Amino acid sequence: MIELWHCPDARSFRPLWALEELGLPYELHLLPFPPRVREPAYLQINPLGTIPAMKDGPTFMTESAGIVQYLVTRYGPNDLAVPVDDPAYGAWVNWLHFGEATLTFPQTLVLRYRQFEPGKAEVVADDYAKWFLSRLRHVDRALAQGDWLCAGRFTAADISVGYALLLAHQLKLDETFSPAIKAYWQRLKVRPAFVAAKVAQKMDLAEALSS
Ligand SMILES: N[C@@H](CCC(=O)N[C@@H](CS)C(=O)NCC(=O)O)C(=O)O
Repeated sequence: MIELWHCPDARSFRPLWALEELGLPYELHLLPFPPRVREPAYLQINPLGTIPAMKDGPTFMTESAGIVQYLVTRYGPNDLAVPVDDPAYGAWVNWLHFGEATLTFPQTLVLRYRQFEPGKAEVVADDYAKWFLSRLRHVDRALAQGDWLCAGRFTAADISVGYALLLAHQLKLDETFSPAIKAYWQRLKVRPAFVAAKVAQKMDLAEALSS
């Protein structure tokens, strides 16, 4: 059974959403945020202390976009993965990484200096909010070609970038989304697997509180 360590709406939402899209059975371990402080025993599972962590038999992984890539290729073939001989393969891998390395990285600084440590480095938060919005224009350009980022269909790349939109919503960075990004975010969040992932994290939380 695949095990996923998760905090609600943290980057571990990417693999959780992918598991739901794939219909794979999994065991969800829900942790308070930040786990390194509030659940020190978690360091025995993942010495980095970061979320997500995923175990699948002998496989252990800690990178959210990498776990999504692993799941859709390991448990393929399926439409979420783009095969290596497909002309869209390079674009697919690029979007998978873009979601985390280019979009979520600046968001993390906004999260830290606006929500967790306000008053310490507001200017950094403001600068990286702008950085995020300017990088997001690359998504806008892609959406001028179709409803999804690549391969003419919803893929794991949309999960990686879609999570950055979820985080943008939480950070109130969505107020200046272009009409195309707004419509894309609407398409993403009504997907049954996205909704199921939201429900799964709530149910797990309810169970944890009642036990
Ligand atoms: N590049 C990693 C980053 C993992 C990461 O930094 N996760 C955050 C949560 S979204 C975290 O665990 N922060 C708490 C901490 O570092 O203590 C990924 O994509 O999974």
